[in-house]
Amino acid sequence: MTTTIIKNGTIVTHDLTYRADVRVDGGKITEIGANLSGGTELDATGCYVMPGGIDPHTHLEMPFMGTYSADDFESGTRAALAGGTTMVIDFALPSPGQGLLDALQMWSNKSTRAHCDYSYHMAITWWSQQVFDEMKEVTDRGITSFKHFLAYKGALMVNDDELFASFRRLRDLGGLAMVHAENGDVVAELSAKLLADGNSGPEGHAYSRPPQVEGEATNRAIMIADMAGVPLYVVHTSCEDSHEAIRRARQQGKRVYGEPLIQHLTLDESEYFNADWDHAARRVMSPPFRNKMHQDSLWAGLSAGSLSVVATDHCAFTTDQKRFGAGDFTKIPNGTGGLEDRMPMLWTYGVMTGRITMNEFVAVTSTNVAKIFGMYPRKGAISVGSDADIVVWDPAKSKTISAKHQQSAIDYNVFEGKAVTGLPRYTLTRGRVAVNDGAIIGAEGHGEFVPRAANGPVNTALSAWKDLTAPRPIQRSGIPASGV
Ligand code: DUC
Ligand code: ZN
Ligand code: ZN
Ligand code: ZN
Repeated sequence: MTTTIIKNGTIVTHDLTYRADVRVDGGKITEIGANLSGGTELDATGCYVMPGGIDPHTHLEMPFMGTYSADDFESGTRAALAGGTTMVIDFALPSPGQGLLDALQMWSNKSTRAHCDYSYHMAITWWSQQVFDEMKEVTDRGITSFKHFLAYKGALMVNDDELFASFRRLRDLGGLAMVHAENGDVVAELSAKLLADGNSGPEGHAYSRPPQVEGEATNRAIMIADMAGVPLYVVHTSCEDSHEAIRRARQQGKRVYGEPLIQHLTLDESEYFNADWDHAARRVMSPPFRNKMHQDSLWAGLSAGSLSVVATDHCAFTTDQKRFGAGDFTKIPNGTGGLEDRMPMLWTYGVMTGRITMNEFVAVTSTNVAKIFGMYPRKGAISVGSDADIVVWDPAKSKTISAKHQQSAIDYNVFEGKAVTGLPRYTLTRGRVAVNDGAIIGAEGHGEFVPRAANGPVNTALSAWKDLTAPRPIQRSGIPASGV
């Protein structure tokens, strides 16, 4: 069994900052204390020793819009480790009509080359007795979160009756409901109108998905989740309209979580309007980038605690793939990368600017994710018994982000030219050093599937929730005789 000692660093967790060394044996943290010795030593002088990042929102090698996202589990998890992220949660995405277990097998086949640990969310893209039945087996296998698309009409979108049925099933299984919240009917109408009016460029994508479509769908999903009595996680919260709905729900005691992406926090809508076609198309994702007012709202939500997680929705397409949409923005594959850049960008634009503290940084990149998705303290913690997924973070190390030096398989980077300060000196995946002073040491196949717990009894005491589907008999007299 290999022993590693991380020496002379400052441990930063979601709630504590203190000086101590960390001993790692066989992939687990076995001791935390002063002056540890007896193993391979990693020097953390001047560094913060933090739980490795967990990105709960990636799409690796995903079939989508007539192609496949370009980063697979090999290049995607290599990029993750390079940026200090030690676990990803991807989405198993059944095509409508396909069984959940069948889709899960497909995704399990894709992930065998992963460099770091991983899990999946299951997507509910259609509804049937088979889907209802298989949700139990999926949950029993440790996949306890289920995503629903309220957008992508005619493809992945589910209607409200399907959403309500699935949410009720999740309540009974102790699952977590997730939504991509954009009103797909309105998006389809706006897109058709824009195209008919001759607006076929990538900026049409942004015009077709205004903040209101996200605000409406977020409110709707929150109300439906509340009627079903299930906790809700809203992916890629990009605007005040959606954030406001989440904030209000939380203030009412509803268990609702919001997830801004690092892209929405740091890039704005001018990327679509003041740019050549390729530049704009490379940034086409759903939801699109917003204006500064929405960005300020997201940052405020992170510091106030109304937004819980920073993710990437990493779904990278090459320039050639983006060009499928030349002449029709609705055919540009939706998605951007970010796995390698999430942690350095958030450190630079969040911690160094004083918008969030170091401890909040750990919370939103790692610990909150582990807690919300049922794997704390195995993940998301620097504590004895936890997996040794650790990043030794050097706050003095800087670089300028460039596609030339990235791990991702695509030919550009949406953060190209951004100067970041704060990078991994070492990244450890279950005790194995995968980044050593900036050099990436591949660990292909090292990643393991991490099963996750279902919710315990969820405290609904503060919520307005009552079981609206339960029979509520009343005593009534004087019922008139029916029809003559
Ligand atoms: N949004 C994207 O931009 N890409 C993948 C799926 C999604 O919802
Ligand atoms: Zn989405
Ligand atoms: Zn450009
Ligand atoms: Zn996504």
